[in-house]
Amino acid sequence: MNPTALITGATSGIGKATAELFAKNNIRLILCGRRTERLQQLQNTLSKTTDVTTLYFDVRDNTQVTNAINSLPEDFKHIDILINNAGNAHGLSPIQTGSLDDWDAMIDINVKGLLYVSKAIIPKMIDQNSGFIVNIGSIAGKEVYPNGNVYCASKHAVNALNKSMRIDLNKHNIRVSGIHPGAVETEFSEVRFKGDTERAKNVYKGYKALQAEDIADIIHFVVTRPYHVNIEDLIVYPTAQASATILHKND
Ligand code: NDP
Ligand code: 8X3
Repeated sequence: MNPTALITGATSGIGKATAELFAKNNIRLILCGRRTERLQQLQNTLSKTTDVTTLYFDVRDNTQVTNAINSLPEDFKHIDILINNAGNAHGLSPIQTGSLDDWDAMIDINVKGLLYVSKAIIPKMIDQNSGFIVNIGSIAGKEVYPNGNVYCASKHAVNALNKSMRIDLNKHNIRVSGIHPGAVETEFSEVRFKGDTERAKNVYKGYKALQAEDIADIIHFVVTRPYHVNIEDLIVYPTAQASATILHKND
């Protein structure tokens, strides 16, 4: 059978682009997210090309996560690839004025959510004595920038978990890779700025940002290396971006 990948955050941006590329390459898909209509639409489209099932859950809720993963149909229970992608930033404020709700959201989704999903799947991979986990971090997990505080902390945690997983799962033949993008033009900034579309668009103005498809292409490259090759860590910027704070804009 072709390999099966579970992708969290498949309803938009990097997760959706990865699902589309995986489908083209005959990878079977378990698409996850909270927006049911979008997942349903994507399933309808991609099931013309590959086998697709969907799981609706909020990564913050461990009961939802485990129930959803335990409910997978028999032919989707063997998961070869886990893409821990669901995540986002909420707000961009100095540490002294940050909102507790925003902090909770980022820690609960980006860190605890990633852990809950991993915890539900890793034992199955250990039983299989094989598996591949890709953790989507960020340059915010490699650097810290003004007002990025808690988002950066959450992505530093993802970076640490990526390295930890690689060490702990090494003897179980499970490959683990972290991918850390700079600015990618997705719904990310709309979420960060709570629906302020103008402010969100401005983040990507005056230069060519990375596109979700660029990251999908890299994820696909990473998971299709020969079995003895494990890319541990990969940082990718738009050409116009030299660091989280150095961005060459034209206007
Ligand atoms: P999008 O906002 O386009 O996508 C985020 C995805 O995460 C959506 O599919 C959303 O699905 C899912 N998600 C969010 N919250 C939850 C939740 N509580 N439970 C389940 N799913 C959730 O952003 P991106 O594609 O850009 O983001 C994907 C990953 O890439 C994130 O981890 C982000 O931190 C990271 N990243 C993004 C960068 C960028 O510049 N865009 C740069 C570096 C890293 P739904 O709402 O349907 O649940
Ligand atoms: C998203 C990239 O620079 O906005 O993780 O933190 S950044």
